[in-house]
Amino acid sequence: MALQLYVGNKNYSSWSMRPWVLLKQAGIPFDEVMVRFDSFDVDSVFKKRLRAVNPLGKVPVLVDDGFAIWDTLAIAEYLAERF
Ligand SMILES: N[C@@H](CCC(=O)N[C@@H](CS)C(=O)NCC(=O)O)C(=O)O
Repeated sequence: MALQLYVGNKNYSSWSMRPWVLLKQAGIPFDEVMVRFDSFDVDSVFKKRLRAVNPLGKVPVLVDDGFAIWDTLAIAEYLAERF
């Protein structure tokens, strides 16, 4: 099963861009799941969608066969170990 990377709007979220660039640069196949920022309110569509994979409700999140990793550095370390 392909990796999924949950990102926010790339023009706003440089955090999202970092693992996205890493995956592209390393040639690792992944599906991008873009979760549009409406707001960061607890009831926002963004938070509701994100909390399904990350209880912190923040992007980026990498999902590997149901296993979710968040925080940019943790994603980078995970990818380094896995690939
Ligand atoms: N330390 C986190 C920062 C992630 C972060 O702050 N992401 C922002 C978007 S750029 C976010 O999801 N913010 C939602 C919020 O603050 O509620 C990382 O390294 O991934």
